[in-house]
Amino acid sequence: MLHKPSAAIKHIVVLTGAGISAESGIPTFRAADGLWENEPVELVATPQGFAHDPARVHRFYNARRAHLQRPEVQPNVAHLALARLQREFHGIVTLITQNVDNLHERAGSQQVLHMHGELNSIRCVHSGQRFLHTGDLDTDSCCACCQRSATLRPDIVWFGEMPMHMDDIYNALAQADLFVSIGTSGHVYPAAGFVEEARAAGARTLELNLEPSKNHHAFDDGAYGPASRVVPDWVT
Ligand code: BJW
Repeated sequence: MLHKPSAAIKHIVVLTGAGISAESGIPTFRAADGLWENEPVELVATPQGFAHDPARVHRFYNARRAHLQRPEVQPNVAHLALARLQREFHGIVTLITQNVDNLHERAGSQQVLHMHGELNSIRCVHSGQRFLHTGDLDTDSCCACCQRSATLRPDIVWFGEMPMHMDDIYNALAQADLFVSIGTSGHVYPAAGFVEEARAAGARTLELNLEPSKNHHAFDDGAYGPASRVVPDWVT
C-alpha cells in the first residue's frame, strides 16, 4: 500500500534526482550512457577540477546549458504531477531537487529548493553575487560586479562543497510526516541520508524510482518504474 497524499498527512517532503528528468531528454549521471561517461567526475564536478582546467569545466556546463534550452526538452508528466500536488494538497509540500535543470519551475512548481545549484545561474567567486545566465561562459567572461575576468563559475555544488538551503531542508525533514524520494540513485550525500532524517522525525518514507536505489532498504515502501508512470500514480 503506497503512502498517498491523504488527509492525515500535513507535510510532505519530496526529493527529486536525475531520474525524474530522464524522460524529458536530460541524461542521468551514473547510467552507462550518462553524463560522466566521457567526462571524469573529478575533472568536471570538483573545485580542484575547476582550478586545474576551468575551460574544460566551462565547456561541460555550456553544453548542458545549451541542451536545456533545446525545444524538445520539456517538463514531463512527473514534473507536472508534482506541480499539481503543490497546488492542490491541503498541507505543505516541500520540493527539494538535486537537479540543476529548471523543469520543476517550468512545470509550475514554486519554491523549489535546488540543493546542488542551477545551470542557468552563475556566480562570482569573490563576491558570491549570482547572475541569471543562459548562454556560454568562458575564462574570458567579465564579471559584472568586479569587472574582472576569470572570476565567474557555474552556480553548481561540486563534490566537497556544501549543498545549498540545508537549514530549510533539515527544518522541513524534521516536520515531515511523509518523505518521498523520486529518481535518485542514493549514491550522493547528504541527500542519500534524508530518508534517515525523515524516519527519525517519525515520517513514513517512500521511494519512487526506475529500480531499487542503493539505499532502498531504508524506505518503508517503494514503487518501481519510469517516473512518468509511478509519480502520477502516486499523486492521484
Ligand atoms: C529513473 C528513470 C526514469 C533513470 N524514471 N527513475 C563517503 C561517504 C559519505 C559521503 C561522502 C563520502 N566521501 C565523500 C562524501 C561526500 C560527497 C558524496 O556523497 N560522495 C559520494 C559519491 C560518496 N558529497 C558531497 O561532497 C556533497 N557535499 C557535502 O557532503 O558537504 C558536506 C556536508 C556535511 C554535512 C551536511 C551537509 C553537507 C556535495 C555533493 C554534490 C553533488 N553534485 C553533483 C554534481 C552537480 C553538478 C552537475 O549537475 O554536474 O550532483 S554529483 C551528481 O549526483 C549530481 C546529482 O544531483 C547527484 C545525484 O545523482 P542522482 O540524481 O541520484 O542521479 P544518478 O544518475 O546517480 O541516478 C539516477 C537514478 O534515476 C537512478 O537510480 C536510475 O535508476 C533512475 N532513473 N531513469 C525514474 N525514467
